[in-house]
Amino acid sequence: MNPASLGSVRHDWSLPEVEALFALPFMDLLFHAQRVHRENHVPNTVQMSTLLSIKTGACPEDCKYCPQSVHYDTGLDRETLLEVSAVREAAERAKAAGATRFCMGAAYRAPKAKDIAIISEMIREVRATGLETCATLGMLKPDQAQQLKNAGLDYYNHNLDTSPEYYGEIITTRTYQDRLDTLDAVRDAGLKVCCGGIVGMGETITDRAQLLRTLANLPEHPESVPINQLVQVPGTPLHGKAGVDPFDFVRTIAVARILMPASHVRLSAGRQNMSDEVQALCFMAGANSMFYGEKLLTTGNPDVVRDQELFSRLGLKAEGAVTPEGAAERERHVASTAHVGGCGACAADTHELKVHEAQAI
Ligand code: SAM
Ligand code: DTB
Ligand code: SF4
Repeated sequence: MNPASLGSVRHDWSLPEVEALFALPFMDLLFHAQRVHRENHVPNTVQMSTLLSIKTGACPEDCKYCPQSVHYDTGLDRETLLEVSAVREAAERAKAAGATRFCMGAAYRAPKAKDIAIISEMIREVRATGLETCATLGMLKPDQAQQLKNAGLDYYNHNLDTSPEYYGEIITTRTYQDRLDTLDAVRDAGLKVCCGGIVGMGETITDRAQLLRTLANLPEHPESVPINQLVQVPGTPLHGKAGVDPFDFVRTIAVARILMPASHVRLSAGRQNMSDEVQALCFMAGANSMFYGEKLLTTGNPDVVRDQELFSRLGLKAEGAVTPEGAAERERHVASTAHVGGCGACAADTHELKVHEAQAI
């Protein structure tokens, strides 16, 4: 492997190549990941997404990590679909706290037609606040993806979760191919793709390599790649699994950054169980997105104040939303001498400035 070649956008990664990245000395891996990061993104900025569970629990799927599966007794209170007004209010609070994207999650195998109609209304309301919108509702058919796109949805989250080889150990009620089909439907509808996985479910390093390789070898890289550390919930089959070595978690972030140079790599679930120092290493490894706000879907996330202090101690800023001011900034940037061929701050083929403004949170 020629380290200088790392950072090109490729869709033909072999397993030995990805395993070789995982096997690099930790400092070398972080060095290359940070270099690739700086060639493609404005350093020290982090995109902030806030989650809301819009329909909780009683899910028919058997994902062994999930507190919302009906197959496991986790003591979770079930909730039907929230009122649109409650979702709008939560979005307004998230915006006021500094988030730029609002992600609505539902414990569905797949949404029904009547759900799509109500969720479309939620999307319109959230968008009206000025936030970017994301939804994660399970499997989608092409026409459903198109309906969500028409309602103004920006991103759809649907994770591969793990490698094709390990997948059957974790979920038996839907196939890996079902997930790939949903990703195709989402992409074909013109939605941006948010797709990643979970580390710490008992998978091998080869499984982590295969997950990231599968993501990178998709026809287009997902715009957003959430890397979750398993949140162990009592009652789920994965509760009590040996925890992941924090350095191995950081390595997974670094390899994701190198394989998908222009994507936002999200430090996702599991931050409550991570020290500030491990989170800092994740940002060093190229993570530039995170979930922000005291709750994920059903489990906890660090307090906003703790995150604000961490950002202050590390000199990190929240990535700004794509606002009219941001668009004007882009025009200025493209016309300026700072923008030259291969400018690291611009998307290569669109000349879109990726980060329009940074703001304190
Ligand atoms: N029900 C929909 C689905 O699974 O497609 C959407 C919501 S589901 C909760 C979204 C993702 O959250 C899962 O694919 C998984 O990657 C992640 N997730 C769920 N429970 C988790 C846990 N305990 N720890 C880490 N990640 C988790
Ligand atoms: C993703 O990759 N992680 C988020 C979001 N996408 C939907 C969900 C994490 C859920 C953690 C367990 C819970 O809070 O229920
Ligand atoms: Fe259901 Fe999604 Fe949880 Fe799987 S991850 S059990 S599909 S809510």
